[in-house]
Amino acid sequence: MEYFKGLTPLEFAERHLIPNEPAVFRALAANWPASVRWTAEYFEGRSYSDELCMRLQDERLNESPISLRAAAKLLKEGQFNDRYIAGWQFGMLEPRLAADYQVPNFLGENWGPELASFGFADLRWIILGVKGSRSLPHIDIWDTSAWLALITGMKLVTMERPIGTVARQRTPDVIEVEIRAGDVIFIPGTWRHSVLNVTPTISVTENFLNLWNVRRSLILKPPWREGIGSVLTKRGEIYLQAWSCRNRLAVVDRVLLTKIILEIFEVSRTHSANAPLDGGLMARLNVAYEEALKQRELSQ
Ligand SMILES: O=C(O)CCC(=O)C(=O)O
Ligand SMILES: [Fe+2]
Repeated sequence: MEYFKGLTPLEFAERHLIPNEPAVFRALAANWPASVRWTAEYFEGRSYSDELCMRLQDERLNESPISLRAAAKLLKEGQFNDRYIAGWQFGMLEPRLAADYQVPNFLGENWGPELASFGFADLRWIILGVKGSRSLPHIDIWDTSAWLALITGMKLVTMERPIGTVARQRTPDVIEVEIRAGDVIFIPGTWRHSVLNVTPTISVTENFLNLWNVRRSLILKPPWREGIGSVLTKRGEIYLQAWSCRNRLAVVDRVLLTKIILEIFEVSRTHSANAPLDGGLMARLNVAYEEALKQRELSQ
């Protein structure tokens, strides 16, 4: 697994998103305002209706809501319990909290907010993890990928390569990694993972979808499917326009654009059985696709 920062979106896509390989970025979040601001006390004063708060699971695996205030209190008291704890979807209640962190640039686009108008859920969570609590093994929603930043404490994360897929890097099939305050971990879509809060923790996590990982999620049901159709149409138009003047681009940008055109064509084609894109757009994409294939051969 790689441990470094300073990636470009294309490098991240090539090393992690496209091959669907995990990553840990040490200390990437260390300077976020959240790492100073977010303490148990900071969240303790917030009270919202229970349904929108965290959920705690009992021995019989029944989940019950726990208010943010109560969770913060448990955290502050350093209490131990080994139950499962689910995150707090803060996006609707207190979206301003997002200003306390910076989504790493290299993750690339997140189509989530654009899909929101089609009813796609806000997939951002803050998790207050009482010492000993855990997230049981699971695969994330709609096979999306996620990043998770640990703001305080220490977690043990276990990730399992999806059955039937082969390592494209020298990453083991089962990864156990300790993450500490400031670390950001990338959990690729369809990797089963579980998380243990070794100490009391505060973390923030977002699931995301973009050109490079959306193929895995094209099983989405309406209306999100139509949402993806609309995002792809918009992206298709933008990239086709750039493609039409590619000769004016630097070589490195032309390589990137070639990759994007190839991918956007493949995604559109995979997607077309569900929600056909505009025929004219598909025809133009097809032409660009053929050209991009040739361009790629030339550059190899
Ligand atoms: O408990 C955690 O830190 C992991 C959370 C997680 O995997 C999720 O929210 O999907
Ligand atoms: Fe997860």
